[in-house]
Amino acid sequence: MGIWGKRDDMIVHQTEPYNAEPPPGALVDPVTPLDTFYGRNHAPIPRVDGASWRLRVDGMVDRPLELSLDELRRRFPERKVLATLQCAGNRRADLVEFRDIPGQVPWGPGAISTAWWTGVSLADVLTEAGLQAEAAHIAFTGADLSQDADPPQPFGASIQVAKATSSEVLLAWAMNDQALPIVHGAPLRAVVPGYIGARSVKWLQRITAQTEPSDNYFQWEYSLLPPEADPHEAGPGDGITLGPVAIHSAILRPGKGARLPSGPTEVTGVAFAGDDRTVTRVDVSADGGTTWVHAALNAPDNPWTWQHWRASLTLPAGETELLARAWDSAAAVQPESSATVWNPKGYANNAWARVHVTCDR
Ligand code: MTE
Ligand code: MO
Repeated sequence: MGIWGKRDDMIVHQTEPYNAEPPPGALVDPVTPLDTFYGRNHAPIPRVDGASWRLRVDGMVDRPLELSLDELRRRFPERKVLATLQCAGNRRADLVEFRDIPGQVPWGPGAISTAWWTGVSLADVLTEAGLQAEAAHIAFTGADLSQDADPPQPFGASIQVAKATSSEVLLAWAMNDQALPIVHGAPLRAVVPGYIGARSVKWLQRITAQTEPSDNYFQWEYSLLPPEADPHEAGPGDGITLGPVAIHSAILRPGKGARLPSGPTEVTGVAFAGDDRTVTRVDVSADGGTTWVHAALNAPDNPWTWQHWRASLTLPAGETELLARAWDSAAAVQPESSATVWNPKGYANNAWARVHVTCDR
């Protein structure tokens, strides 16, 4: 077993802080096993003592709360949601091929995973606290101290009240029916389905209702800058703050660089629509996009979960690039090339999936 209970073949980009993704072929299961789920951290993993830990709910609420894990369990109905988390930096490596992005984790296509999350609905907790009508944003603060921010600060994020009061947003203490692992945020984390992973704050300590978005470094750091911007000069208010994930797909099998016989070949993959949209079609091509085959697509479990797909393609002998592009329920389609979505911090690369294979005759 690898560190943090992960499988041996995890692709570990960094050990401190721990940043690791599974090999793409490991994502074929509808629910990702705990040892396979990607890990994304901006700071050393904090050890939070569950017994003395309290969740504070404050800001624009009539009744500020301080809750132990026991109180959370007793006072609110338990909820369970299957949801996909995807890091905004997923597939940054494909962007780097066009232009370098220094100092950022070179994620492949594996910074995406799906789990059953169990906890309470954030909406229920906000109702109990008496959320005031003027509150527009709900901010989360974690317990880990990141040196990325100057001065160092805990990881934080915020989401708008409309999302925060939707039933799918959880405060979760279990993952795949097991106690939430430390590396995934124990004792409690936020789970914001359909949004970039960075909004699902781990080691959650504080929830604040406020009029403005969080001023935490990571709230504005996760933004899309125009290509010509200097990321070191950018600050709050620059760029497009990332929230809902955009339509995305990945080819899981065959793997990158695979050698296989020519002829009929099964190609499998996964697509994720993001926000509360669903995937409506996946097209696969082996001739550079001149002709496309429609993949058989699994029905979504709910709008916040990825959908697996499969297609049969006849591959010629020699070198072939397999392409996949997904469409969502708003008729949005993935852009053709990573070059067109390149941005200085390397976020939100949702270009067509491409896998190069070699076929023997
Ligand atoms: N929460 C805290 N407290 N610290 C972090 O570094 N990373 C965020 C988010 N929540 C992070 C955090 C990012 S960028 C992602 S993609 C997800 O957690 C990853 O969740 P996972 O490590 O459980 O896969
Ligand atoms: Mo992330």
